[in-house]
Amino acid sequence: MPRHLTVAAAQLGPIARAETRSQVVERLIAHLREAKRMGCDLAVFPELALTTFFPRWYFADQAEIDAFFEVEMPGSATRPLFDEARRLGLGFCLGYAELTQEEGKTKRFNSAILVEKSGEIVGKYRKVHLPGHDAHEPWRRFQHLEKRYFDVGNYGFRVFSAFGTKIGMCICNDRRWPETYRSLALQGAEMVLLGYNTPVHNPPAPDHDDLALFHNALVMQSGAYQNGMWVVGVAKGGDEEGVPAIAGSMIVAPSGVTVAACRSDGDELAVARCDLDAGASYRRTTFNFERHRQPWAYELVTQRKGIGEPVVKVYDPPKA
Ligand code: CDT
Repeated sequence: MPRHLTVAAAQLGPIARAETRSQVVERLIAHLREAKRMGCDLAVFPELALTTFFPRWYFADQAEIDAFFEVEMPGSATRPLFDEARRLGLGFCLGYAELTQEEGKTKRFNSAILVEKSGEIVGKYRKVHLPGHDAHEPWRRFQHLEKRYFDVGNYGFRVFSAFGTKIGMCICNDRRWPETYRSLALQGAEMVLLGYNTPVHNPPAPDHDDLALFHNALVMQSGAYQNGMWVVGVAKGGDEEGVPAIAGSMIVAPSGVTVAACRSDGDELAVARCDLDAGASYRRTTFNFERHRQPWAYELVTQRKGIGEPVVKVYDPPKA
């Protein structure tokens, strides 16, 4: 019995700092309606999709920072999105800044939720790889203060049974790390959903700027191929408050081939009908984890005292 999921990469153009949550939610709802017209089951929105990308500014006042965070999901501004999704019978994945109390402490995460067609939240992920810096660096034309404003995600990489498949989530910088995809693939994920905000210019490494779109495609396509999974990568692109960000949203098949992509850097959908069994032949052959992976060899590396130290112990690989 063939299994398919029709997915929209629901790219957003810039969100101005003055734009309200309700105005943004209207844009997300327009995407949901268009995705439904195009026969989709699931729409994937970018990272921090409800506000401008606030880590680009240094704020000394915690109240000013917290104004970008959601304390409940859905809250009053986001409830119409859930209501419309339920009415349409369309699921979505949404990135947002999450403020929560855990073990008596205030925590702030860069999070994403997976919402089923019923409007029920069925999965949550909190970003693990936080890029940028934690102190104000006035020499930069703009900041990237994720390390200051967010805690490292405390869920690790999890896979959720939803939409008739197994779905994993990660967020932006996570997509550059092979461990992200592999952790999800080892748990049986058939599809990975991810949103991103990637400035074209990275102040500490301007020599990478011309390669930003290439690296974006490179990591998602290799993540898909090396793990036999679908990867849906969705940007908030365009010039946001004077900082240009890459667009390049795409849906990548387990072959590593990009089957749908956005052409603009504004609000746009890229849609693909994804065969959920397309990864099976990769996982049965070239990337048959049970048969070919050698975890003992990778474990040797993690036993080093520090990065760059040679492995001194020689192991006899376990007999198959
Ligand atoms: N949002 C996010 O994670 N962006 C990073 C840019 C890092 S540059 C300091 C990314 O990897 O795309």
